[in-house]
Amino acid sequence: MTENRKQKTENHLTTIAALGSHVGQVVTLQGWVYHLRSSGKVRFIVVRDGTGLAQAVLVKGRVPEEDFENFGRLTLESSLILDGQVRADARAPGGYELEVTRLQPVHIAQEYPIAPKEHGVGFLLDHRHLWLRSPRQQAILRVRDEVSRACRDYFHDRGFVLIDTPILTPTACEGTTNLFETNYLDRGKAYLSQSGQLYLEAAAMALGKVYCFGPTFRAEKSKTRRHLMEFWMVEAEAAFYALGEVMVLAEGLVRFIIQRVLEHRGADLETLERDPGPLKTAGAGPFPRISYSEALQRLQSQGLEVPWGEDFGGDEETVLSRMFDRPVLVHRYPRSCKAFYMEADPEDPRLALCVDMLAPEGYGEIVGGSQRVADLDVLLNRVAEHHLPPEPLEWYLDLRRYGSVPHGGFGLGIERVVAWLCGLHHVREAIPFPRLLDRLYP
Ligand code: NSS
Repeated sequence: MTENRKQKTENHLTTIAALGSHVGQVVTLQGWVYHLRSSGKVRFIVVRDGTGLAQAVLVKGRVPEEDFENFGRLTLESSLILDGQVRADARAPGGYELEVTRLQPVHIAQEYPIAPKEHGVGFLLDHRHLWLRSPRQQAILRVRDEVSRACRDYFHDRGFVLIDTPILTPTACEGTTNLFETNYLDRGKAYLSQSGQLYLEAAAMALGKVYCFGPTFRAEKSKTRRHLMEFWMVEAEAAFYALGEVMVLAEGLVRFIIQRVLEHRGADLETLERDPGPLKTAGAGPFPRISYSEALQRLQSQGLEVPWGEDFGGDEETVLSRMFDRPVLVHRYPRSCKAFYMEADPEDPRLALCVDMLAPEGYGEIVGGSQRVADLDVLLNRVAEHHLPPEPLEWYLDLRRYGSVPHGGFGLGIERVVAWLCGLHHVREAIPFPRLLDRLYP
């Protein structure tokens, strides 16, 4: 290894993505073998380094004999350090080629379990730690990184303060059916957070506009292509916001994310064979808005009968989201199917001042939000109606005792957005290590 380090310092250490600015120069690349091929006295290595793929060419006589011999030891995914001169070559993957002057294997890989042939998804998920190395999975992870950064920039630029809400909590936020329980030493039970919202409401009363971004946990007992047991959610909360302002903020965020991904991750969308056309349309906005009752009528016209008062399931969301070429905001669901904290619509108190955003192309719900109950007595009644223990919620009730104001916010599920933007069939590929009903490994 010390030998390698000495070598590396002699030439300019660079990455495959940056090869274009080093044409004609001798540089060093560090990476892994993606593909090997021989033809006469020439050896080809397609190398990957996390920033791209590049072809390296070894010609007998132009590299030390020992290095040429070492080519024969290489296997798929072996790690190596290459020195060579950069050449522009329109036919080469990435547009540049490395004419190798030195090849130093770092580690010769054992037989790699993921072959270029088709594997079943179960096998790939069992090897998720290696599957991440494939160009497709790398592209998804880069899109995810862009989405996360776009969320932070969007809120930061608009004066929202990042608040880190707790993971271990004494109460439920989104119903008690899917809580992950754990023991909190001798204080009894604690639950893994389903949402940072309640804590965010407290912070909004301190700072005005706040957001949180972190993992959330829901023991989802059904297997669907939209549900994870652990997913990442970005949530916003603002004092003095009514439902209308919540909808504007959520639409702005989604359009901002789309534009950033189109602007910076075009090459990754191409790797994923994701047509950017529908994303351009969606990103242009404005997003249509329909009420729950209008959504019911639209579903009925497609032969889907949902009794008034029931929430939409995956099938209904798929059908609704296919009716529009951009995300649709469905607002004012019946209170009976929504969370305890939602403010009633003064025009029709059977309804909640809430909104779900459904992504197009059949992807379904990506955002859920609402205006929150501001009045203490109303909230006390809700807590009782939903059979929630009031003691652990005393602090939350306090927010309605000391300078209560109308307020609201929303949560956006990162994996659902990434799945839609990348055109994935299932959210399991949108997170590095998915936690599913039947999977906790690796
Ligand atoms: O349950 S939500 O609709 N709403 C909340 O949790 C609110 N407390 C957010 C808020 O107002 N601060 O979840 C929000 C989003 C939802 O639209 C999905 O995009 C995502 O979180 N979500 C999920 N993604 C993946 N897997 C699962 N299980 C999941 N559940 C929700």
